[in-house]
Amino acid sequence: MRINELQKMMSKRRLDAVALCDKFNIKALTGVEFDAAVLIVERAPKKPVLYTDFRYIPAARRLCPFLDVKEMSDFTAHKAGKVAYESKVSHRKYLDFKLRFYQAKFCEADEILNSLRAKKTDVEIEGVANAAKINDKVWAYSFPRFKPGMTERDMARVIKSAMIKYGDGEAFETIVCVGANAAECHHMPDDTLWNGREALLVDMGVKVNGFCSDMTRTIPPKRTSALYRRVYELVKRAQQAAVDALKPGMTGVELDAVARNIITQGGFGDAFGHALGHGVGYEVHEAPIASKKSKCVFEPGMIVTIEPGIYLEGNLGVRIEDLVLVTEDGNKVLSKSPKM
Ligand SMILES: [Mn+2]
Repeated sequence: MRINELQKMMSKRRLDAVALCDKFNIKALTGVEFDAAVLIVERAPKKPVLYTDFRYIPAARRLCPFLDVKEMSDFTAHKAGKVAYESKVSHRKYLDFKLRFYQAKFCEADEILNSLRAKKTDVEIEGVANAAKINDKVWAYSFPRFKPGMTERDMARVIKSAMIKYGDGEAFETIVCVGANAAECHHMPDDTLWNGREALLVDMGVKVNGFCSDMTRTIPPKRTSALYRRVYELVKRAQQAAVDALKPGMTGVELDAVARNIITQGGFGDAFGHALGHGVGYEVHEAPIASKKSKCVFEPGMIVTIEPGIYLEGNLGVRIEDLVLVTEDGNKVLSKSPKM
């Protein structure tokens, strides 16, 4: 269980307590999503304590017998000496923690939680793989329904409704770009019309049973210029090379470099301005990261996107993204939608 792993890490770092508010961090440790809760984990053999609203107490006790469940108002003075908390807690929560952990030295819990969450459990792997599968289904349903005369918003709406039909809706705002709009890598769908011949870039992820997915497909224009062809083939080759290379022991920097070197050698290094990939799980962006600076080392059970792109302002944008699971002897691509 992750709580035991966390407690081991805490002893190594001489941490007395970890105080968590983020619902996904709490879910990763307990398996349950609580909207208003604080989880205090102390070193073994102490039982972690979940403080929550009285409305959630019966459910929390039933679902998490390994926790001591208490009402939020019982969260009072605590004499832990070194306490880690999430960097994104509100100022108010921080003041609250300072008051309760009255003699504590505080530090950041992010790195520990990120590394625990990066390596997925079997249930989580199955959950993300299923979300990726449903995402393929949504794309297969939606793309043939794109018709000339539709706007980016219309096409995004087709995808969104398919996500509700087959899953639990969007994991993030669906991105649909017509033509040169794809040069903005996070373009929000607007009223730009598609004439049926222009290029399309679609970045989409459905949420299913609490798990996210993420995939990007670029559809070249009906009549491609030599430049477009060159860029598309380069991105496709860089993406495939990174997929072929990913295996345990590799670092985030190394994986990023596999794709980045190909794009740089092709003459478009400056046009690939973002990281190669990110983890996906309860959230659509989480650890591990594959980038120019990422120190992460890939391990079996990690899930990461591989999504190189080339963006030429006012002209074109190409990105191809798959969701990939690191396995004992390499990796398994979870996104199965065809590429052009
Ligand atoms: Mn992504």
